[in-house]
Amino acid sequence: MIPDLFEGERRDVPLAPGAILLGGFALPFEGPLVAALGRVVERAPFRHMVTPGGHRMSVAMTNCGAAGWVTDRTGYRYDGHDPESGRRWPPMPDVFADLAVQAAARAGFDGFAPDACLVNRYEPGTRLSLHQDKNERDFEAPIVSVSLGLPAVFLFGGSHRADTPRRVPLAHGDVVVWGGPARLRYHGVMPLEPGHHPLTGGHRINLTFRKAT
Ligand code: MD3
Ligand code: FE
Repeated sequence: MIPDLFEGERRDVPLAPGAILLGGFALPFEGPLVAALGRVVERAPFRHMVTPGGHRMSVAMTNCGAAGWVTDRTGYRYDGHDPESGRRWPPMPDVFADLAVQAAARAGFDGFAPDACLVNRYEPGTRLSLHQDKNERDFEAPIVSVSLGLPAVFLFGGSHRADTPRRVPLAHGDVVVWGGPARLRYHGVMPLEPGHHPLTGGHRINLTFRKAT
């Protein structure tokens, strides 16, 4: 028998009804993915947005696609324009959309048509507190999340903020699809531990693909 050298990196792990971890699913895309990300960030640099409560987010963010998630003192919303430049967000690169559509299909969501990709950049100490993603118009569509660079511990909670979250380690190349009954569950990310990754240096990057409008 031929041993599968990639066993342990390419695995499908159901996390909950509607949520599945596709371990290493993004690895075959990583070169073009990172190159395309560089072009997005040239046009729409990472920035620290401010929450409606006036707090500067520790996660640096940008977007690509027809709609981008933004927050400022007036609230959270999707907007077709980058408020920093006044220009449209960069178009979603084909390699981004291809990866997201293929991952969604593997998880049972055929026909996923993301119009927004939020890009989060974590540095050591950066965290994302427990929240729900509910600014999208349509909760029937899943969210596809792609992790690149340094590993992180993801917090997967329940339908109530007080539900004790489960810790899910996420590594470079992992993809998670969240849909159906998992779509509105609380989630967050533990503070990033310092480290070095050959493709992202001292950062973790997360892409979340959404059907926003
Ligand atoms: C579970 N990002 O951008 S992605 C976000 O790693 C966000 O940067 C995290 O949460 C990150 O909003 C986690 C995983 C994720 C995304 C959406 C979900 C998990 C989810 C929606 C429902 C349940
Ligand atoms: Fe989220």
